[in-house]
Amino acid sequence: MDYPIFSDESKSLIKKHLTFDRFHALKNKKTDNGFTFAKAIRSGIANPDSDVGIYAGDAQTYETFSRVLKPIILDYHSVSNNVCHTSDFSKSTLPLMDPENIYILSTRIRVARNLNGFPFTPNISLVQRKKVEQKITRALASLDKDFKGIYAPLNNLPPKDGRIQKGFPKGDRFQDAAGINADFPKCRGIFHSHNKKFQIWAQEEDHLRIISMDQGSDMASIFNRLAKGLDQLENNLEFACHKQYGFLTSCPSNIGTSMRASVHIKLKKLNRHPELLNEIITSHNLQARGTQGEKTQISQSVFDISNHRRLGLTETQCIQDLFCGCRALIQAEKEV
Ligand code: CIR
Repeated sequence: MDYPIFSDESKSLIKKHLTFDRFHALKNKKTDNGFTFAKAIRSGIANPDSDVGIYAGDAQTYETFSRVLKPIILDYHSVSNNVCHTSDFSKSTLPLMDPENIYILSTRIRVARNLNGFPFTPNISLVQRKKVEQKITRALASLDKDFKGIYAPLNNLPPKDGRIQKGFPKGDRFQDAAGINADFPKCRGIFHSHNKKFQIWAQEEDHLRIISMDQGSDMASIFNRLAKGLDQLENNLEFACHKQYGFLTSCPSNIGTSMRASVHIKLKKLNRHPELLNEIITSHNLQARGTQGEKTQISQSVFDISNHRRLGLTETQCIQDLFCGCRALIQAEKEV
């Protein structure tokens, strides 16, 4: 592999941090699962508008390619060299943010997890995917009480069942170039608890995306449900975790708590004051996107607002960021 030429307009972190020396130190390395450097950066090369541009094919990727992954991680997450992960899922008592449901339509908290000992989705064979799916479905079968539910494999759905397919489409062009869409939709599926408030997406970008959600703004109960569900899953599944980087994920943007706590919030007035909106979002360590997912447009003044920081702080602090930021947004929306 030759030193990659990134287009002039590319602002990706892989372009920024892949010096000539680092490239030559890494270009012939691969992990024990055969994940090469060329595979790790193929999405960033194919997509010049990547923000990050590198994916991990397994837990070992974070060590084998650390010469470039470490500076990327420190830069993306704005953390120092000695960052260390600590989990805290203590019971939340955050008050109800928007009791009359005027601004916050819904709240969703997700974490990502990958199983110890298996390649991650950019580097997994169909046989390994089947084993991962079996392990996941066995763990789901042992969930109790409020968490009991139904696992729907994507490839067994009738082809026109848009309802579930819509919730879990084939990965975007970034994921596609990374190899994540291989064998789609085989061995993927969605689990819903009977009340639909606890969901698991199996083998989308990570082995598991574990989601707790509800209408309205009750962040505390949504967080506490997620913590309980995770506890039960951990009785049967062992997740890849790194002392410094926390929970390891396919995309280095998700490591640490791997938590994305988000609300759909209607901000009719602030939508007309983008500078003020952006100032509040940035100063509260939040991120805004469209409600249709990453890199989508805002429609009808409804924003998807989420925590920006997820490494170097605990899960409790992640929802605290969201809570304080939403409070400031609602206050500004009232005053503007
Ligand atoms: C990229 O590099 O842009 C994609 N692989 C997605 C990275 C995660 N998202 C983000 O930083 N906004």
